[in-house]
Amino acid sequence: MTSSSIPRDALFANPLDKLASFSFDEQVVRVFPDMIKRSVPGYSQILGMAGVIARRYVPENGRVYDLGASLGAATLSVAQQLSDLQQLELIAVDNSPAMTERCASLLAETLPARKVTTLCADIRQLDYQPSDLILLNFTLQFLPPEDRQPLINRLFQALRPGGALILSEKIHFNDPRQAQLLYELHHDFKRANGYSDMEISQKRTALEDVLRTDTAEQQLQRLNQAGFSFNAQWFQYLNFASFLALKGDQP
Ligand code: GEK
Repeated sequence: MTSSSIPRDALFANPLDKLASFSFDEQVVRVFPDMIKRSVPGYSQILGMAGVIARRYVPENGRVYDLGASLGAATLSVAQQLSDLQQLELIAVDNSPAMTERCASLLAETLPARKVTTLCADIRQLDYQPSDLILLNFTLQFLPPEDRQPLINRLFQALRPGGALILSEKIHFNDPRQAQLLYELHHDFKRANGYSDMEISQKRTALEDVLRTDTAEQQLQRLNQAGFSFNAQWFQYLNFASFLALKGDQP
């Protein structure tokens, strides 16, 4: 798809009387690539780097999970960076039927010769196979807070020694001045990307109980508690961050 043919996100452009909670339905799927690029600072850089990071941790016959895959952008980045590893198994998982349907056809079209599976499932209930890399790219933030540590614990168990988890999240800050500044700068970022104040505010309301953020310290502590021997924040752009956690001693 060329960028000019990607439908533009205007879901919150008109005043909506009753704002329903945000959900990953067909309407969202249609505009998703445009929505996420214009809303999430650093989204493209994180995706590009996910593929680069994969090179260090994924062996010849490796297995990679992309959890909350949406349209499979992270799977695609890994597959493209590791184009020499034809035996690599890629598993994209999302619990939105509309997303997984579109994801499956996009991945089949773009990666016809690769071992790619798309599953419509809740990542809290999946039976994980031993794996080398797990991507949680802006997905954990949509789980109820009490479900986050149990999931990270399970992912740690699923990883083979030497495996890695890439976790990207919207974050908040305990320092009120830092929190306010980065909140406002994110608003400015969206405005600079063509969203009106009304769109920004309506989307914020729709996401209120759906997307609940943690601090970077909470994320690192959670990774630590799960047993990861090394974890680090490798990326931040405004209030969006990405973390790398390793199961093993070799960074
Ligand atoms: C990307 N990673 O483009 N089980 C499975 N999927 C879930 C669950 C769950 N319990 N909860 C939410 N999702 C993608 C972007 S988007 C981020 C991820 C965003 C799915 C949900 O259906 C949606 O597709 C995805 O997580 C979050 O790299 O829209 O800000």
